[in-house]
Amino acid sequence: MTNDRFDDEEAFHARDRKQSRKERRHAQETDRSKFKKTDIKKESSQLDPALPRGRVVAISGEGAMVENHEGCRCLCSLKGLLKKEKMQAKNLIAVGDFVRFKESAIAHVEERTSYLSRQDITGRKEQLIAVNIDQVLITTSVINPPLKPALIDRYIIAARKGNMHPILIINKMDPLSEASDEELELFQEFLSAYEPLGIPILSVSTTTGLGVEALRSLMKDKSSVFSGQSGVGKSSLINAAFGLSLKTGDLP
Ligand SMILES: Nc1nc2c(ncn2[C@@H]2O[C@H](COP(=O)(O)OP(=O)(O)O)[C@@H](O)[C@H]2O)c(=O)[nH]1
Ligand SMILES: [Mg+2]
Repeated sequence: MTNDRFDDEEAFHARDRKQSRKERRHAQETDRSKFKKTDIKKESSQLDPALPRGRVVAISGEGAMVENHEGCRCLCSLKGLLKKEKMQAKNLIAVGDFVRFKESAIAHVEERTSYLSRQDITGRKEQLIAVNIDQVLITTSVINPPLKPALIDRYIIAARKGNMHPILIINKMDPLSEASDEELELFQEFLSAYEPLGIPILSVSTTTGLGVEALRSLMKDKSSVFSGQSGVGKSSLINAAFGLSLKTGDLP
């Protein structure tokens, strides 16, 4: 008997909560106060499916470089509405965005499936680094520069928060024989802590070619971002895997 009444009350409150959630959602959807009336008109005109579609591959002061499915590139500016919104967001368009464009102007930005961001220097706004990315290749070395597990944790958290798969790439495996006992111990501890997490770990070396083929196949048909501190060999890995000649830096 007591249980029945309790169940009834539970059901009653659940209905109540459901109703107020519905009302709140409706109010949010119909709240157009953040748009000017003219913007609403412009906004709906942006959804023209006949407009050419492309992906933002680079951003500079001149605008966004958009590439279509045939590989043709076009430098696009932000249209009026987008410029207005830019005042509120730190960066409205990011590398990886799928957009529609018209007369060299971006008219519409598609909803994003994932994002990688960091706080801007003021610490108040989020700054998008890249969007619609499948995986973050968190690159590290064991010595020179030394392994920094706390930094790796931050990259893993950023990847998971932004809906991307983290993958650990351990580069510079070739000079491991020169590692001190302390460095080797930290590396072993690191492996035994991270292996059970289910995050793929790939050992590579651009010097010997170890794991480069595996890296290439891991990146096939995927959008990837390399992250990792300066000097771990991100540019060298891209060069080794894709035959490019990005500038690589000497360590200080
Ligand atoms: N020993 C060794 N050195 C490497 C390896 N990969 C890169 N380096 C060197 O590490 C330095 C930094 O590489 P770079 O690609 O510029 O690192 P980034 O700052 O992460 O892009 C350069 O001097 C590279 O030649 C490697 O597998 N083994
Ligand atoms: Mg580099």
